[in-house]
Amino acid sequence: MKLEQMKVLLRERKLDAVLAACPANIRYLSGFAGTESYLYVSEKRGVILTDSRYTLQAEEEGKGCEVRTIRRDLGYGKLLAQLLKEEQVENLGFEEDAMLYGTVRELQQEAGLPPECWRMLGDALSSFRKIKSPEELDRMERAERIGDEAFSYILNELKPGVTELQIAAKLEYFMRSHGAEGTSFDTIVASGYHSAMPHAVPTEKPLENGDFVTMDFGCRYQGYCSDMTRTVVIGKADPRQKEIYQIVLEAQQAALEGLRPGMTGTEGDRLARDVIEKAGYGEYFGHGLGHSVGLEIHEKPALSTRDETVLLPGMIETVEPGIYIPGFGGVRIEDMVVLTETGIRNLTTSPKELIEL
Ligand SMILES: [Mn+2]
Repeated sequence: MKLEQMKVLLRERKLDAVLAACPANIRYLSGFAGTESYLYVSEKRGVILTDSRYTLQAEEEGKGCEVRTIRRDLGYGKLLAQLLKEEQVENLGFEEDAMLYGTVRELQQEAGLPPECWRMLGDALSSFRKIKSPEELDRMERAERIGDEAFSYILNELKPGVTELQIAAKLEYFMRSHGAEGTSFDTIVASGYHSAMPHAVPTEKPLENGDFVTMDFGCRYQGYCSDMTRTVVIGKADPRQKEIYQIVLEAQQAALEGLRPGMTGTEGDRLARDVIEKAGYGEYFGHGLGHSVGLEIHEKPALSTRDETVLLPGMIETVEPGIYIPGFGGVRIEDMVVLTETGIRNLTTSPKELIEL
């Protein structure tokens, strides 16, 4: 239990206790990896509130935490009421972004703590996770390596007639067979005109000669996510495909070379966006350049036109510029990097020169 970090937060915010609800924050703070649970933290202790499916796991993983289990006649509201009474809690921080409005209302009533005593935490708990420890970085590097190996394997499977869904299934089977706990998000395999949709869902469309195939995938290793994207061509690339691919690659390289701590997320985004805009494709790059990753696939800070967070060593970012042309197709190239003292270290090692299969 990371009680020291929490003590600072409790004092800064003048809170008696905090009720964490976001599974990633609960895992980060306590070690407990279950879902649908709460973590109550005061200056003195951490208490995992869970149901009987998770009691044993919480006792094993939640180092230094008490575990209290709900029963038929003792729900979360009443368990919370006990804790609030034991410690005479007058104000409680809660994660408004991780809880449903109805759940909050119910807990407020059952725990007997009126709404004005509940203080919104914003992203105070998630902020602890922005800078990764060496142990976290090891896991993320391992997760990304499984992705790299999956990409090199899948190159032999990409041929006309194989469907997008089959390619997605093969990627996922490979990653699990090589130590991944699962995917970190729904695998994207988008071929031909589908590749113009940045977050296309794989279909029964078979790969065809001349198709761009964009594969965006990742896995979890010991809780930590990986994320990478590569775009290849089935058969020979035509001149327009080559042109678009080169622009995206140059944009990505400019960002990988320029990204460094002290920059804001917006400045990071600019590095790649400038290249794509100068080439005349600015309107076809609708999303941000990247996002942070960790226990969750999308974390803050982002490399985007809207994120002014200053980047610091130890933060993870994806660098994933793209150009998507409706009716024609699209290209995205994505690496996952960690900010160092002077720039970045790339955790992704898969080749990026245009591959024609
Ligand atoms: Mn991504």
